Amino acid sequence: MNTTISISGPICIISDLHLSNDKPFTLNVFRSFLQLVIKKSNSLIMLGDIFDFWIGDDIVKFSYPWIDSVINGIRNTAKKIPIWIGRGNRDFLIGNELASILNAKLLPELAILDTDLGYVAVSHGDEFCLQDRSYQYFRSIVRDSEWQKRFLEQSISERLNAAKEFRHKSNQENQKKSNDIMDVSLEAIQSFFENSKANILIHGHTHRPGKHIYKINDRKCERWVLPDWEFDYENIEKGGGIFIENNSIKILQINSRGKLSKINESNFKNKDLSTTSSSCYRSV
Ligand code: LP5
Ligand code: MN
Repeated sequence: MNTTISISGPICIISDLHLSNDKPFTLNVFRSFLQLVIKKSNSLIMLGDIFDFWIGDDIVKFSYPWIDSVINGIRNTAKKIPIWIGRGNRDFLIGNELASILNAKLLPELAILDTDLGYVAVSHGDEFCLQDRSYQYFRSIVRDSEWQKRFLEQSISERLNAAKEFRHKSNQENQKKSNDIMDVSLEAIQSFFENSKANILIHGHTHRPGKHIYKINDRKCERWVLPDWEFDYENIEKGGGIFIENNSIKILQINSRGKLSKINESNFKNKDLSTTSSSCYRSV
């Protein structure tokens, strides 16, 4: 049984910001974005990979200026609207200590939101990538509590080195994997909907924003994929998320000035966020 969280009013959902000291522009956009969210939304949900990597909550004690600025931004936002944070494959070591500093609530791997729109399931999404066997193997090791306990006993510099090494390894491995392998498994999605009271699933991780429609046992089900954020590479501007507002889902786009535009699905023309139907299931 998945945790159900009741939330009313406009909800903003984002994921995969990959914030780090190496991404000053993305950090700036995120700070401006938080100001806007306070004005436009009743709650904020971040579905993991907020950080490019997270080596343990004790990093906070070392007062890295960029981490402090992210923490202050989120804390200040949490004074105005409730915030939930999930863990991704880059920041699965986020724990209660950071959540408490942020004044945010930690989400389980998969949660059901009871919203104005009905039940909406949210998760980071990596758990659905079952075809990526080497990733799932890696995941099973690093999500083990004994492994995490031993890892957290290492010094900060040992952990930083390990994280950098694995980020490098991941980039190398990803170049060898096909796009299909790194996407969600449709069997996993079908099985999820068959066993869930939610007809809508929102997740991140794959960095392939879009909307997929399935017909599963005569139910119309929707899977919305959130975009990742990037404002530091030349000629790339991507970010934003989803708003659940007035009984509908709106695409939320954000530009490099942190300015936000909400787009109804019907007049939604951005090719990166194209509306697609899954080819494996009959679209409705
Ligand atoms: O992150 P991204 O987008 O590049 O790719 C992900 C998957 N990669 C990862 C790894 C993270 O990027 C790095 C995590 C840093 C966390 C820092 C804190 C802890 C440090 C722990 C260091 C041990 O999640 C990638 C997926 C892709 O998404 C798409 O889904 O394919 O998966 C991989 O790259 C994993 C490799 O395929 C397998 C790596 C070898 C596994 C060997 C197992 C031994 C594990 C021993 C652990 C010490
Ligand atoms: Mn991810």
